[in-house]
Amino acid sequence: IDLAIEPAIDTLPASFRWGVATSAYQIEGAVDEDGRGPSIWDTYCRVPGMVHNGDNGDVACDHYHRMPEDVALISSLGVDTYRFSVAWPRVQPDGRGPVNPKGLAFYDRLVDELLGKGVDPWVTLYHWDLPQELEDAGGWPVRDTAYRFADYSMMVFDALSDRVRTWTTLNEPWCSAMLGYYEGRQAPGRQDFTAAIHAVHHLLLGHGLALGRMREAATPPTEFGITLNMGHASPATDSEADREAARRADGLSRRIYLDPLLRGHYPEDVVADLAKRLVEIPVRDGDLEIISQPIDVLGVNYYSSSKHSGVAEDGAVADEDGHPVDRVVRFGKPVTAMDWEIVPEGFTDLLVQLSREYPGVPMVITENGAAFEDRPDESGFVRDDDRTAYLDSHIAAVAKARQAGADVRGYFAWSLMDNFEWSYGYDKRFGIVHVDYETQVRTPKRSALWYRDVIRRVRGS
Ligand code: GBH
Repeated sequence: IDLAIEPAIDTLPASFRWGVATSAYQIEGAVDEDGRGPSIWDTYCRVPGMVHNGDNGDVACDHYHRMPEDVALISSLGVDTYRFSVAWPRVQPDGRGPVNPKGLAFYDRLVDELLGKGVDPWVTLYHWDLPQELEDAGGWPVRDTAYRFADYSMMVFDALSDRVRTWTTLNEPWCSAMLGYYEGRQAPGRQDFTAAIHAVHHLLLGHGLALGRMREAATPPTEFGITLNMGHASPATDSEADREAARRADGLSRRIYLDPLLRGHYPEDVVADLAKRLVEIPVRDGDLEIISQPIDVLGVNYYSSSKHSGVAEDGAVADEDGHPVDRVVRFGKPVTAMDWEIVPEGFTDLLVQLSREYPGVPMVITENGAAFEDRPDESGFVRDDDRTAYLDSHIAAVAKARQAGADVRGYFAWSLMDNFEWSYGYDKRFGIVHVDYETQVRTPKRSALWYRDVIRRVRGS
């Protein structure tokens, strides 16, 4: 295929790590098989009005039954790494108690299949599918969940660490905490700000407890990390109010995770903002030491960036509850099918900012990609020039950040294939491979062919 690429991409090193990513609930299906227990997503999908079209992950891409075929597909794309998540409710159906050997065996087979095809497995231990029983006991706002996560993590680690080199504890704790417990736009669908802030701390504590135990049991060259979703938050104007709004948004979405992880304390301005809302982070003695153990890699998921204003359209600086206004202001750029603005410069800015504020931490882009309205032709082929252009400009943005000093070591496209896009159901397609949900036929889109060629070219092979 015609390989027009942004020139910056050619500056990436041959050793750069290339991958595709998925998550368990979004692709596996088979929710009642081999002793899997229910997760908060099984429950949430059944609450009327929560998921577009009443969709759910019962079948999804049927990956649980088509895994060998999917691994062959992954290998055909020429990537060196596959990032997938392990479903906690498969491995430990109630979130506590004994391991479910049949559930764990699926990931054992997956890892062997990948290695057999020369693809490196990258495990994410938690991508949002909390066992329902733990939610019934209070979920992430409750401290005990952090200890349960560490126990579960060790079950997976014991089974796979002889073959899996890279481990991510959590995917996007911001989404788990804020979308799950405050905005209610994701499972479990609660709307309680205090609960969400408690969830932030217990997610981080769970990360640290799991990391400590895995590290102790690990032999080199095992690497550990966490993945955060981030954008570059900037003020809409240079006014004090807008700069403050950007600071608050950045604090609550990015620094409230990065500071405890990489500096060993919560950011003072965020703690002060929370105190004004009468919310305290439930830190106990010793927690921050656990949370701030060194990581080997920071996973960065990037989709978009945002501009912030502290002044509402009507001129107000506080909302009905007296909280300061944070209004997201559009750049006026083209958007994806998610209505997210396409801001590759923000990606470069974010990575450079991270490398300056938190030096010495290697980064890997664990997700980046876009949903567009795909129109397959008669043969099922999708000529997704829009998605290809998105990947091109964003991979180039990574290369530019590297040139500016950011230590980025790899890039994973989100996603391997179209899948269950959470509250958007199957309506939004992020895959570089098209999935026909009636036949489960997978067809690489133009973006997949383009991606394969980019990898070949950068590798020089
Ligand atoms: C990821 O979440 C998930 O890890 C993955 O499972 C999911 O399928 C994928 O992304 C696609 O959604 O309002 O323009 O500022 C990403 C979640 C996306 C949340 C961007 C914040 C802000 C966009 N984030 N979003 S914007």
